[in-house]
Formats: sequence, structure tokens, C-alpha cells
Amino acid sequence: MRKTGFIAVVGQANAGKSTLVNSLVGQKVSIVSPKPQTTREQILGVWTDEDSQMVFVDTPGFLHSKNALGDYMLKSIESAVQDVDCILVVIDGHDGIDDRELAQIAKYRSRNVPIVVAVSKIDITQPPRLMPELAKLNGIEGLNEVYCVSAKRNNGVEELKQGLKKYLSGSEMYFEEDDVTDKTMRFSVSEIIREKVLLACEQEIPHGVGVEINKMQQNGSAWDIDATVIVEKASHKPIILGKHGAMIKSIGVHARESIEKLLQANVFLTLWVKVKEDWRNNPSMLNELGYSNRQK
Ligand SMILES: Nc1nc2c(ncn2[C@@H]2O[C@H](COP(=O)(O)OP(=O)(O)OP(=O)(O)O)[C@@H](O)[C@H]2O)c(=O)[nH]1
Ligand SMILES: [Mg+2]
Repeated sequence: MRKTGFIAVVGQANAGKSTLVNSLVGQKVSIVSPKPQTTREQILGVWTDEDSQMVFVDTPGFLHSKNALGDYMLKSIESAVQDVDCILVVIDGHDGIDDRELAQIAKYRSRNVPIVVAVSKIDITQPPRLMPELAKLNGIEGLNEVYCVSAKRNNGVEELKQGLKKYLSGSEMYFEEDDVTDKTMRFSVSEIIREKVLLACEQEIPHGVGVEINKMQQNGSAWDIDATVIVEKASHKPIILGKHGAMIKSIGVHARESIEKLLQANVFLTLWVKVKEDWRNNPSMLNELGYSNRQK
């Protein structure tokens, strides 16, 4: 019988949580970008082998909420750490460990759940810089283990995964053996498009971007996909479109390539850009874009 369970993956925005979940699962289930607050909701990454099934709960980075979407993101972090077998705190080894992170770990200790720290991005951190940071973790009572990993290079990730197995407390399989996520193809397609927008745009715009799939239809061996990139200010629309439409065209090309890999088929992708003023505070828009209070 397999040992099974849930592991919440939490930490500061940009710490490398989603990259680590993708690496732990061995497939891209969660989008990644250098912009903070890339992940907006819980995304489950499932790993099954002969003796275990581990369900990693990727979460948004810690944030100060400024709107209804932010409130939703905060709730999804809070609900992710309920009823899990272990909390995996990801800390950016390149940026170092700050007091807020230490306070956050202390807060989780009161839950009586094993806490494991993954210090990430060690491929870009020099040991003389890393050592004093790791020393900050020494004094924390109740911290079960610390692992140093590079999710990007896949270093230390297998050791972390094997180490986490001992915390699994269940015996019931939550997913089929070949499932890697709880999300639908439609969700993954919308996230891929959002990822390409995040990668293409300057700092200010990505936080206010949403993606709605209007149509996703199989047409013979290919897929017809029609989607809208939603921005929250009229002034953002020309930026996303770019000069003579160059920016949205480039976003479309990159998104199509990734979606073709996901669907293993040719894709015809049409992208639109629409302004929905202040949509991050609009409950019906949040609902339409899937940011409603789904639980894990
Ligand atoms: N060099 C290096 N970069 C990494 C590593 N892990 C993540 N990154 C980079 O760090 C940035 C943030 O990665 P994400 O995985 O999106 O971080 P996150 O914690 O999920 O961020 P949010 O969803 O915004 O909270 C991206 O540019 C990644 O490519 C790593 O192990 N090494
Ligand atoms: Mg993320």
C-alpha cells in the first residue's frame, strides 16, 4: 500500500515555489516568471511512484492584499496549510532570509505540522553568502529539516522528495497514477497565455492581467483557441498590443508554441485584448476568471 498525503508549498513571492513544484512533479503544472505574484491560486502537483503519492499544493507568494483578487490569494495560502502532512517553506537562497520569513515559520510552528525548509536557487548563490543565511535557521525550534536545492537545475530535488516521504500519513490515493495536476487543460492554456504576458510586459502591467478562454475546440487533429487578455486600465491596452500589434503577436507565438507542446497538436490561437476597469475588485469578473473560493 502506498503512503499518501498533501504538502503545502509556501513562501515569499518569487522564492521559486512553482519552479520547485514543477521539478518535484517532473512536469510543468504551474507557470513561472520573474515577476512577483505569478501564482494566484492553489495548484496541485501530483507525484506518484511505487510506494507513495505526494500532492504538492503550490500557493501564491506572501503578499499585502490591495484588492479582492489579493484577498482571494491570501485565502488560498491560508487554506493550503490546513490539514496537510507537511508545510514546505521555500526560501530564496540568493536573496537571503529576512525577518518576515523567520516570523512566518514561527507562525506555522503553532500548527503542529512538520515544517521543512527548501533553500532554493543555490545555483546562483555562493557558499560564503549562503552559510550565514542558513545559520539563521539553526535557532528555530520545531523546524524539522532544511534542504538546499536548485529547482532550475534539478539539484537536490530528488533528495528533498525522498525526505518528504516520511511525513506522509495517509494511505488513500487522491489521484489516478498518471495524474499530475487537478487543473483542466483549459486552465493550463489560460495560464500559459498569462505566463507569456508576464514574460513580455513591464513590472506594472502583469498584476492587472487576466486571461479568459472564449473558445477551445478540437478541429480535426488541431485545436482552435480563442482567448481574451484582460487589462485593468485603458492605458495598458496599447502597451500589450505593442507597435502595430507586435507585442500581442509575439505573446501569441510564444503561447501557441507552449500550448502545442501541452496538447501535442497543432493550435490556431487568436488573442484579443480588452479593458475591464479595476476587474481585480469586481466579484463577477473574478468569478468568471476562476478566482472564486475553490478549496483544494
Ligand atoms: N537560478 C535559479 N532561478 C530560479 C530557481 N527557481 C526559480 N528561479 C527563478 O525565480 C523566478 C521566480 O520563480 P517562480 O517559481 O515563479 O517563483 P514563485 O515562488 O512561484 O513566485 P510567485 O508565484 O510569484 O509567488 C523565475 O524567474 C524562476 O526562473 C532556481 O533554482 N535557480
Ligand atoms: Mg508561483
